Amino acid sequence: MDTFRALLTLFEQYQTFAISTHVNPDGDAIGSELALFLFLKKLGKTVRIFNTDLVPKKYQFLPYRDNIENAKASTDFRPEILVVLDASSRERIGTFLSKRLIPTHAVVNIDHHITAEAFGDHNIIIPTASSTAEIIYKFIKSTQIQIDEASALCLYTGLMFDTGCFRYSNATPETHRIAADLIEIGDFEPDEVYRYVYEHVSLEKIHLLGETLRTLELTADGKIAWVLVTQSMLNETKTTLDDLEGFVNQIQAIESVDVAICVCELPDGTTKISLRSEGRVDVAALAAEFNGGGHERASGCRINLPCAAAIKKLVASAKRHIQNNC
Ligand SMILES: [Mn+2]
Repeated sequence: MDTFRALLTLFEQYQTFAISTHVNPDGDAIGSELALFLFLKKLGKTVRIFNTDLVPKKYQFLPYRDNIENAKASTDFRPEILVVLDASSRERIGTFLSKRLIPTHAVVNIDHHITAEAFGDHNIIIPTASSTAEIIYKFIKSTQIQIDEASALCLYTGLMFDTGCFRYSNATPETHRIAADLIEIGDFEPDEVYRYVYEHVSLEKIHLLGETLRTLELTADGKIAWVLVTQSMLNETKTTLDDLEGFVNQIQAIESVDVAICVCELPDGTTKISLRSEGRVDVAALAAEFNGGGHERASGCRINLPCAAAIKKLVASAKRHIQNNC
């Protein structure tokens, strides 16, 4: 692929690199960073990784994670190239890094989000890829450099996380083939990676899930379901917005449900919405009505209204979408 050849040429031309990713980094963000780090090291480059947020506990099994430095450590470092991974905008890497980590030559933006902005000097945005890890995999494969065991584990973790363990519709046959290749290269057990990624849940999160499920409501036909998380619920259970990861999927699992909604009250009194669909309703289109975005089956938006009013509007729109599509 020409894009990859151009990227390799760019990488070969320069010597010092910084890599970063979005705040609250997930398995795809961290796995992609580490695999690209190892790749650039093999090219003999000076590479440093700077993240706004620490590597979450559950990703402490990833090799080379100690190379990820905090944002402030970048103060005296002027890379020639900054590679931003898995972040749909430059600001997503955090306020400090987006203002202070300025490369002398170019910003390279590699992402798979449909809503990704082309903020880089070079943009490799592939919305059909399951994950940024999948893009990094294909890039490395297009070069002479072999994917090593450590990189295979990092990339597999990225693939696993962004596909919800190969359950979401973004897990294409190609994604499965890549996963198989990585398992063969790597020296890891997929079930062990699964346990690290999905079975390291804090007790606080389980408490929040319990409280959240008590708020469950459905429309009379059972096709739309929603739960509500308030700031006081987060405070009482000592949890944060990050702990909501996966909640909306629990609601989507109810057999009658076409559209699942997780409604969260933000500190400023406005509302954050996560949407999931069984496939009959395009929730990216639904989110777009509220200036949000995402994929057909998984999307989100923010609504400048208190939760109760936001739910009312959203459920009304969802009903319209179901009438039109089902
Ligand atoms: Mn991703």
